[in-house]
Amino acid sequence: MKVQVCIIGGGPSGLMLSQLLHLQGIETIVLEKYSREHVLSRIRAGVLEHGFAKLMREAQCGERMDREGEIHDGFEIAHDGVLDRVDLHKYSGGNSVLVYGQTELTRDLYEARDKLGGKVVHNAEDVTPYDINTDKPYVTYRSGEETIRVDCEYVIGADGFHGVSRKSIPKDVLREYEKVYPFGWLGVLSRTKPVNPELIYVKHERGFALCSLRSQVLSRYYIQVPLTDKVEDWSDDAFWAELKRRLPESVAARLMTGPSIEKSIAPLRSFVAEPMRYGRLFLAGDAAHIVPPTGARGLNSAASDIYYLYHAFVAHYKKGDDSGLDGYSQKALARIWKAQRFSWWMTMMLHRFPDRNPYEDKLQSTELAYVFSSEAAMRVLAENYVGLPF
Ligand code: RFL
Ligand code: PHB
Repeated sequence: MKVQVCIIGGGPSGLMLSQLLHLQGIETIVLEKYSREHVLSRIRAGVLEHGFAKLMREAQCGERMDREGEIHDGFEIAHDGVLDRVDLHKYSGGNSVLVYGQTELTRDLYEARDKLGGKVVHNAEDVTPYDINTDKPYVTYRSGEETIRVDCEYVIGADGFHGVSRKSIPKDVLREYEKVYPFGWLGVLSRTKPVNPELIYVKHERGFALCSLRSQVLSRYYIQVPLTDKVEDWSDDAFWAELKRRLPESVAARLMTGPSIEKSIAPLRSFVAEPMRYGRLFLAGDAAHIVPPTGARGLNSAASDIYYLYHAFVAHYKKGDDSGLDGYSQKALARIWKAQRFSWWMTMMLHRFPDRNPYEDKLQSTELAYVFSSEAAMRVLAENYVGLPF
């Protein structure tokens, strides 16, 4: 089999790029390790920035997102028993974010790929890229007993943090930067009315919490937990009781609880791999970088990678202009590091760090107090949360 661009990974990054390139007449195949049902069972991002939503529309996938997604002009930060609002609209020059779940967005992308007859292979086992540093790369995968070879001009590694693509870049070329945080987020999805119309990020001495939502009947809540905790340690009742303890009283009093329909623990990590290109392999999304979810940047950082790659491939195939491909890694990394800085800063400001001393705790509280006392600081928060320009 031969295609122009072989994309490893059928998450949002891979599907979005294949859809955009297909619309420009560039032939792609997506090789996804798991079944569609499995990919759609993962509960992840909830907040999309304007740039991501724009890309969804350009990919002709924005209709349901625009109908069902909720525009949020701000969010709350709870601390010391009070709620303080971050007015995104006011402090970011009229911008907002869209609350629309990654599961729904991925479903929309799959449906769009189906509609155009895009090639998406599920349950592709042992996907392996070869000869990526030559002008004739190829990728093999196994389907049952059969090994299939895909010859291509370019390979995209959009296979997430645990994928195979990044590992195929030689160790003496790849530089990895990493910070692992000493806690995780325990997340619960429940079919209940959200406790608040806007998100609430909670800084509390017992640990961070987040009240988020997917719709007016579907809520998503998180609490900070030690890395040693297992999902089985947390009954629904224990989760709700702990969440209530961390919320201001007025909010806890109106929290609607119910059975969890999904419950999982995600460890928090910051990670960047450089460069994002090696020969004819280009990394995109979580395959190249991870942020802790505190600033809602992960999927939104993937969006700028896809935007740059999309335009670079169009310039390459339509005009013979390779400047976009050549400059991809540097351009993408410049924005990624800013998202890394913001996610790290939000995480450090809002979580409880077990090994901090009282002096450091005071500095942390002062950081938050400063944000709410300075218009300049508020603008910094707002412009980063709604997303820096691509
Ligand atoms: P994905 O979604 O991990 O998709 C990669 C795909 O590649 C497949 N794969 C392979 N395929 C073939 N061969 C292999 N060897 C393969 N290995 C893996 C996988 O099965 C998968 O289908 O990466 P992608 O597409 O780059 O998308 C990135 C986003 O998923 C991620 O950044 C966000 O979910 C992060 N994130 C958030 N981002 C936001 O922008 N806003 C948010 O509000 C937000 N909230 C979150 C989040 C992530 C979270 N978790 C669980 C990590 C909340 C949480 C709790
Ligand atoms: C979510 O709804 O899952 C969510 C929202 C905001 C974040 C992280 C996760 O910062």
